[in-house]
This record gives sequence, structure tokens and C-alpha cells, in this order.
Amino acid sequence: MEWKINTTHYNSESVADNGNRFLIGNGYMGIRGTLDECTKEHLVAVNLAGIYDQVGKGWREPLNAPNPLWTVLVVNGEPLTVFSSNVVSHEMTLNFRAGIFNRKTTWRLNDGFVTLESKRFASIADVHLIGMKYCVTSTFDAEVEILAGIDGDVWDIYGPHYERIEFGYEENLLSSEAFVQNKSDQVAVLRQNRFDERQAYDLEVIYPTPIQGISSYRMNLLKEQTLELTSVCLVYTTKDDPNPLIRAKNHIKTVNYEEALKAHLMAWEEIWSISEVEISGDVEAETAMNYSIYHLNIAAPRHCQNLSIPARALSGQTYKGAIFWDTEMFMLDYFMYTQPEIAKTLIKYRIDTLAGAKEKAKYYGFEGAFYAWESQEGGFDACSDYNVTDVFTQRPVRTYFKDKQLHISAAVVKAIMQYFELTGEYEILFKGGLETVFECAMFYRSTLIKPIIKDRYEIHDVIGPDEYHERVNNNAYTNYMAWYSMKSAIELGNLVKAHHPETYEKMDIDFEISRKCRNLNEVINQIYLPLPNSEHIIEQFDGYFKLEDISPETAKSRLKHPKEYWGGGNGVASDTQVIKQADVVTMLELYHEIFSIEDLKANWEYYEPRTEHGSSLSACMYAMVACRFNAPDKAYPFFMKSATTEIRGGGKQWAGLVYIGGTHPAASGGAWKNLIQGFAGLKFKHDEPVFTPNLPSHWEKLKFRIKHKGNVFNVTIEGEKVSYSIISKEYP
Ligand code: IFM
Repeated sequence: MEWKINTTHYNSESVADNGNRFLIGNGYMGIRGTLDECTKEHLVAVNLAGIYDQVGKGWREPLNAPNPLWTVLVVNGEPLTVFSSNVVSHEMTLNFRAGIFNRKTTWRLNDGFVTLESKRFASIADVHLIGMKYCVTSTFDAEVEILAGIDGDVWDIYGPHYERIEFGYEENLLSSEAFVQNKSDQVAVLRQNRFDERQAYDLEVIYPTPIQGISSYRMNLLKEQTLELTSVCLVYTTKDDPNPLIRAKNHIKTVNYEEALKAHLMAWEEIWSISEVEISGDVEAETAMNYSIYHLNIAAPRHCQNLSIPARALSGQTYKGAIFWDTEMFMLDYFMYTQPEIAKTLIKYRIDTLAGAKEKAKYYGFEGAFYAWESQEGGFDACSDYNVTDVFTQRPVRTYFKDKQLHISAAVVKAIMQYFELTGEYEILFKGGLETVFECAMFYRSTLIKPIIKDRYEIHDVIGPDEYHERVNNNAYTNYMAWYSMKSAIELGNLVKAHHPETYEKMDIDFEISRKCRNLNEVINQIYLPLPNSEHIIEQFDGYFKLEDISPETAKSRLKHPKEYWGGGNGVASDTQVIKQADVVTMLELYHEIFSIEDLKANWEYYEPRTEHGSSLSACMYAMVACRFNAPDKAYPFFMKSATTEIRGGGKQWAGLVYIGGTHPAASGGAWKNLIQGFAGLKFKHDEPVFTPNLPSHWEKLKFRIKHKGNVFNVTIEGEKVSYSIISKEYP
């Protein structure tokens, strides 16, 4: 397969989309796939992980750093950009095996041709570092000027976030220090420019003024010679060091472009040595899947131990750079089975934001921990009470995602349980994991109500994964997840107590909470868990079957405006059985072992035609469940929909004037789940992998690796034949 994507033309309509498709990154930052000469109009962004700001009443969003890659070429006084009318050819490529973005553009001038080739990488080995090489060749003797600087005119959705930016220079080192409005946060960016000294260019340098971070390099370039500029750039923030500029300046003394590139390539090879998948007989699926894995890795935090992956990864400020259930439910498995240390970091983020979740529970009158629907630093819930704007009145619409998606805490429980089950590592439980599970269980306990006329506990007034139906009672997904969370608290508490009684006693867990958790047995046996009816169908929530039964196409035909919101009070889906995304089907995937094949199939067949798949999280759950009832060819189109989400691009980029595009790491993670847990049917039993292969009929062979308790398993599946070997025991 080709480890490259490319485009050979430039047009303004694809700028937003290409920014995502050609994204590079390293978990610390994401750099949108825009060209050297582009500015904020082209949605240039160096998007930073885990550092946020709010301006006035705008949405709180992550910071974009000043852009240290801004470079413009001027030849014989004429600026040459991709927008110039004399472009003869243009190509933009992403090598996603190496995490390298390239561009090559040729212009025709009066005296001949000029070609610019540049490449850049966001080092995955040293996450503060960006490397760039910029080469110019001309077919005639030319006077060349290169403007190379740090662009402080930063693109924001709800900014501007910086009250001022101070620029500086020392020889070939440019610096900028951006000060966040009314806060002590700062972002420091350095750019060190070096020209290849083997060439004689008569270099004249005009250094920048303190209000502008651009150097100008003028030189005479002889025909057929190549001018080569390498830039090493660094980004630090006050999250890394109270004085990020000094830290960056110390760091830059130790780096060199070629060595940095080598380390970056080696780090990517290490990632691929565990992550690469081979699908013989389906090059489209193989390419899309590896490209999806690339996207998961450029978003994965490697530089710290308690950060998570936002719903739009590091592709920009969309969705407020916030963490949703997407991480635990869709992305975690990939990391669990390939780089468990990253899975631990994602979970640690939730453990470390427990205080925020407890505060939220209290605010809404519950006990325990109610995690943020859109979580930022400290567990702050960035979700607005008015997350949608009415297209007709332009007024904000009251939405209930933040207050009613109770299922979010259960995703955290599931992640901790899964991590513990697969690693057997008690340490994470001792260091906050058990307390987090207890607090989530307490939360669900406090959401239970017992109607006087019924002898069971119910959960009312919620939103399930299908966000089009708000404030419903007994959403099957939510009830099962609440039950699971409480059951997990009992089991985990008992386990820790039995195996580590002394540590358990010493743990700083509220005595009353641990007592209540141990006594949850009675409660969980009385929680209402909706069961399949005589036709094997589980009702999504109380009264769902009585709603108007129309198809998503009919709902769509009722729209009076293409961008109208389908859910909420007046939505075209709200009073119908049309759902936004997999809901009952997601629950069935999680608990497929307790349901029959008939149940799985019947619900799939009932709900799929009623699902709009309006979320990129939907298709992979349908693919999973189809594999569970042994219908891989039915699963295949849904798998492909998830796997090709990023490579295909497209999708909605704008809502009115607000940019809503970005990458979809949950779809990538979901596609990986389909491949490994769906088609290959992987499960671990007593530390041994067990497979129930269900490959699509046109696949000849599937090969992949997984890591479990330090062992790396090399797996090959051909038809029903599975073979695997343990190729290394890397970790103790
Ligand atoms: O978490 C999802 C949600 O389920 C549907 N809307 C988008 C969110 C972020 O991906």
C-alpha cells in the first residue's frame, strides 16, 4: 500500500478539509495541513493540547500558538505563492508512515521556472519541536528574498486569546512570547533559521523589529543551484514551565535538524512496529485503516501522564478542544492493545479530574462523580447550556447534553475496569482508580428513583447516546451502564480488599462511600434493565415505540432549512423513531455476551434503518454488532464508513460562519475495534488471546500485532485459520 495521500491542485474550497487531512502532530500540538505562505484566513493553526482560554462570553477553547512556519518566497521582487496566477504545478503530500508533510510548487516567471519544495514534521520523539526544510531552485540567476518568521496573527474561533505578543531575535534565532488575556499563561515559540553553508548566496539578512517576528533573507541564487533553509522551531507554554521562553532557549541549544528528523523517523517506526495492519485483498481498507491509526497517534499524549484526546483531536478549536466519552468508548481499545502506557495516561486524566466531576454532581443535586460532558482542564465542563443556534431566529437553543447525558461517568468506569482487567495492575486502583469507580457508582445510586407503583429502580430525565431525544426515561443504554458501574464498584472493592487488605485500609477513601458501595448489591438487582420484547427488540427508552415511525430520509425531507437541528424541542426527529446514532446497538455491543444472537440481529435490523448516522461514532457500533451475529459482510460497509472518515474527508466544515470541521479520532478508534475485536474477534482469556474470526468474504488475510502484559503477539488470520506467535516480551 501507499503510505501517502496527496493533492495536485489548490482551491479555496478544500482549504478547511485539507487542513485536517494533511494534519501532522505529536500529542502536544497539531499543525494543520496548510501551506508555508498561508495565514489565518486559510485556517492555519498550531493547536495546543490541554491549555485553554475563554474570552468574554465566547466558548472556552484551546490555544493556537503563533505559527513558526510562516515563510514567503519572493523572486526578482515578485512574491510567489500558491495563489499566484503563474503556478505551473503544485503538489501537497502527507507521508503518514513518517509523519511528514511535503509541498512542491513550480512557477513560471519571465526568465524561467522557480521551484519550491518544503517539508515539515512535528517531532513525535521530542514533542516541543517542529522541523522544516525549505528548498528553492531556479532555472535562471535570480534575486531571491525569503521572508521567514513567526506569524502572531493567530486564527481563533472565539478569540483573540493573546493580549500582546513580544518578538525578539538573536542572530538567526527568532522568538515570540504570547501573553494570554488576563491570565498568567504564556506561549513561547522559537524559530532558528539556518541556510546551507555549502552554497555561496551573498546572504544579506534583515532582522525583525520587536513588533513583528519576520526576518528577511536576501541573496543571489545562481541558476540550477538549490537554496536550502532549515528551521528548527520550539513551542513551550506555562503548562511546561513557569518561564517557557527560557526553557525553549535552553532546549534549542541542544537540537539539530538532521538528528531531530532521525529521532522522529525512528519513533514512528517503533509505533508502526506494533500498530501496522495488513489486509490482503483490500488495499483501500488497509490504507484507510493505517491512515486512521496515524491520526490516533498524532493526537496521543506522550509527553505527560494525565492528558486525554479531544473529540476533534488536535485539528483545531472545534468542540472546544474538549474530551468526550469518545476517548474511553471508542479510542481506548487501540491504545490498550498497542501502547498501554498511553491508555493509562488517558485514564489518569479522568482520575485527576475527579474533583471537577464531584463538583458537577453536587451542582446538579447528585452524589458522587458526574463527569463533564465536554471536559477541559481540571474536569471543567465546557459544554454550554445552549450548544445549538436556531437557524431561523439565530437564537441559542437550550440543549441538555451537559446536564442529562448521565452515561458519561460510566464510560470512565468502563475504562478503568478494562485497564485493570487487561493489565492486572493494582497501582492505578490504589492511585485514585478505585475511588473514581466508587464515586461514579455513588453518582448512579443517587440518580435512581423508585416509583411508588413499581418495585424497581428507574432512571428518569436523561439523554442517551442518541442526542435527538432529550429528557427521556429509562434509556436502555444509560440504565445498563449505571448498573454496570455499581456492579463494578462492588466487585472492585471486594477484590482490592481481599488481595490488598492493608493498602485498602490505608487508602484515602471516604469510609461512608466504601461502605455504601459494598452494600449496593440489593440496589443493583432492582435496577430496571429493559429486556428484549417478544420480537427480540429492546425499547430505546420508555415510549419510544409509540413515536412516529418514519425513516431518516422522510425526516430530512421535512427540514425547512438544510442546517436545521434535528433534535430538541422542535426537531424533525424529536417525535419520531429516527435516531442520531447507535444507542441500543452500542449497549448491545458492550453486553453482547448476555444477549442471544437473535437479540443482536433483531435490534440491528430494527434500529439501523431508523438511524441517521449523524455522528461519526455511529457506524462502527453497527459494524461491531453485525460481527457479533456473524454477518461480516453486513458489517463491512459500516466498518469502511468509519475507517475512511479521515482519508475521505469532506463532511460539514462550517455552520454558518463558525468552523465546525476537524478530525474524528473516535471513528478511527472505532474502525480499529471493528478490525481487531469485530472481524478478528479478539478477546483475552487467562492472558491468552482467543479469536472468533469473521473476516469479510473478499479479504484473503489479516495481519496485526497486539501487546498484552508485555507480550507482543503477531497474529495472522486467513479465513477461519488463526495463527499467532509471541515475538517479544518487551516489558517486565
Ligand atoms: O461525543 C459525541 C456525541 O456522542 C455526538 N456528538 C459529537 C460528540 C463528539 O464527538
